[in-house]
Amino acid sequence: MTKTNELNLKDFGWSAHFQAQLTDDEGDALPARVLAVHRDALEIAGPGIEGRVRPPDSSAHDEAGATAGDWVLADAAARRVVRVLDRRSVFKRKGAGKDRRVQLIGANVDTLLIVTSANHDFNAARLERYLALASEAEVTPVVVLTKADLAPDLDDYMTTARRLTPGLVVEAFDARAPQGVACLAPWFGRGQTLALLGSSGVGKSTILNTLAGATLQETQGIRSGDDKGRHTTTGRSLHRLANGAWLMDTPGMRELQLVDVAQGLDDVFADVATLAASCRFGDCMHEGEPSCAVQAAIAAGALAPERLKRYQKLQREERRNSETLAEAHARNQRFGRMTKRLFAEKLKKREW
Ligand SMILES: Nc1nc2c(ncn2[C@@H]2O[C@H](COP(=O)(O)OP(=O)(O)O)[C@@H](O)[C@H]2O)c(=O)[nH]1
Ligand SMILES: [Mg+2]
Ligand SMILES: [Zn+2]
Repeated sequence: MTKTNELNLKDFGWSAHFQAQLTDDEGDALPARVLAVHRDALEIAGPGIEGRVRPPDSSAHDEAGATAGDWVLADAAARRVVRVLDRRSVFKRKGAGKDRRVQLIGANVDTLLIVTSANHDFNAARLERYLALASEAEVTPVVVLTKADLAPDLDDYMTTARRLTPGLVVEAFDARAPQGVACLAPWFGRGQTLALLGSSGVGKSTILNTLAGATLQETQGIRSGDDKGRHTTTGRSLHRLANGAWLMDTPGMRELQLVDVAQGLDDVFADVATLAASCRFGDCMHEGEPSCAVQAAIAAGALAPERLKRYQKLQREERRNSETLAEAHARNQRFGRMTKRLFAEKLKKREW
């Protein structure tokens, strides 16, 4: 394999989009790609620069901070990042649990490999989440079904996956087999960037290792008693493969809370969104209003009611996660006023 110090910018995925952001007075700073994010250092590589550097002045959670796949300008002598270049694409999520900040998953990806195993990990709603991320970022999605060697009902999974969105590409294989992962070759051009997303234990690191022909990431055997692989990939990391493409491995995310993907959701659920556009009322909730095209399609058997439910659930989640503090405050106030009014009406009706 070519050493990274023999590669040119294009080999790293550089394009006119990034070139246009260079200014004359930053002549000393070198462009480099972020390969991994550590607690207080970034691992970067570019022509003439490689290794650990100090991140730019902002917290790792901050949307302005650097994430795997980012292009940065780095001061090689001072070993620090001067600034992060504007991204061509980015995946993000809202932190789970107490941490409600937006977290960056990865940037400047060309193809998203959405990985699920062809067993009970397979979940249409979860795939739709990932598809919304891809669509919002204008990144090509490919659904990858692993553990095909263990799945007697593989065709059912493939059919269900293909129906999620028109024209969706679905591949299935044994991730441990080189002849299996070979079907992904069309997406692995020189300088292309791909990312693996999916739950823990589905075979993301196995795909990376099989493609690399070496153990770049630890994989985890299945615990007896359940099918869930243990968490073995701790951070996101970008790896260069012999075919010249870059592949990002990510840890399984227990919860991928959607944020800022309203358009992506409408794209993934274009069938429902199109129907909704011809409901009589512009703000139709499809819950029994007259002349509702969505309910008509469900009644005619043209739309699965579960698909509408999944769309509405993801939309609610996305709106809640994407609203600003001011919007959340306004919503709470409206709610407060409404409960006050309802209470007042109740009081009025009460017989004393
Ligand atoms: N039989 C079979 N096992 C697989 C396949 N893909 C992954 N595994 C196994 O599943 C376990 C979890 O894989 P890993 O790559 O660590 O999953 P990750 O958490 O998504 O990175 C490992 O023991 C792998 O060997 C597959 O296609 N077939
Ligand atoms: Mg892994
Ligand atoms: Zn309707």
